[in-house]
Amino acid sequence: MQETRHEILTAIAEQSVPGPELADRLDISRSAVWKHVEALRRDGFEISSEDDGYTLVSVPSFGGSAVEFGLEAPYEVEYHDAIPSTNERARELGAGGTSDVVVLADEQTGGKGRLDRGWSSPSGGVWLSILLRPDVPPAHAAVFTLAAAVATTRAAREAGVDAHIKWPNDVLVDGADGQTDQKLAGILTEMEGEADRVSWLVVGIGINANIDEGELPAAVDATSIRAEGGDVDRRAFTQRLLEEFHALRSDTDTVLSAWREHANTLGRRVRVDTPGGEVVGEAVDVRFPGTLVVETDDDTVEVTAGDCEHLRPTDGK
Ligand code: BT5
Repeated sequence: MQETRHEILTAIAEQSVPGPELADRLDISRSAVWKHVEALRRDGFEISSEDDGYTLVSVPSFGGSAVEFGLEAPYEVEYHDAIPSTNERARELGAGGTSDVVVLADEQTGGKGRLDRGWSSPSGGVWLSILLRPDVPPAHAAVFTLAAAVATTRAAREAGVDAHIKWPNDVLVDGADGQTDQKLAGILTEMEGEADRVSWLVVGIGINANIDEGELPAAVDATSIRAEGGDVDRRAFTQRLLEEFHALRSDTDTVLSAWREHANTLGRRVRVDTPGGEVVGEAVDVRFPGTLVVETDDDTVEVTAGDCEHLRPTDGK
């Protein structure tokens, strides 16, 4: 959000401030104040103007300015009611040279999962992509995926949903039978880089927030925040998610221990489908930048990418 608008909102959120006083404080004309107030009203902010000045009455429940206002992380938010894919849009912005932008949508019409899979994204979810230009080699990109999984899990838990992470990037909730996990959120990280340095990185996060279970794909075990206990304030949820993510990405040394705390893959028997074949064994650790260490019957294998399935003790080999 434009800085002047942010300052106006902050001032009139605390108390009523007359237009001329705002003009003086911000060193702009009275008509400029009025234009900013009108623009904010168009964005959905309810602002009253009485004899004692302007007062902020309410903030829109969702949207770009709504998320930016009060956000304690340095991201601009570009909002769309509907868009094919926030990741695609963030990639475009990345190619154009932008950074620290979040593309946020209420609905995606062409949401993407990993490996060209689709991602259902009906209205009511939190579908967003964070565009970054971290000064790291491409090989370290996985740590940002892990950071996103931790941030999502923390925000979900604050919203009252007992979520956990399955390596590397699924955020799940235990099903009613205590056996099958249900997917609450997924993460898709994409990047472009040279040999030694990431050029841009897009961390896409999709959370089934205020969505009826019936609107989620029937063929998969999926759940939503609504189904787990009730709707969440998507503005506050998105702000918490972005703040948690920003804290972790600013200090990536903290990511692995936070991930271990929130994941339930370690100590489990797993089957991981990797590009090099299937790995079955006990997941014993995760190493920087996000490698899963699996003890198979005869070896210790480090897996950097793949689809992971938690096995019951009786399953598998
Ligand atoms: C993922 O892929 O889990 C990554 C999903 C990333 C989505 C976000 S939304 C914002 C940003 N913009 C995008 O276009 N994408 C990102 P993967 O692990 O491959 O899981 C995909 C599989 O999950 C699908 O093949 C379905 O089986 C299942 N699935 C699809 N939609 C789902 C949903 N809404 N909830 C739970 N499972 C779903």
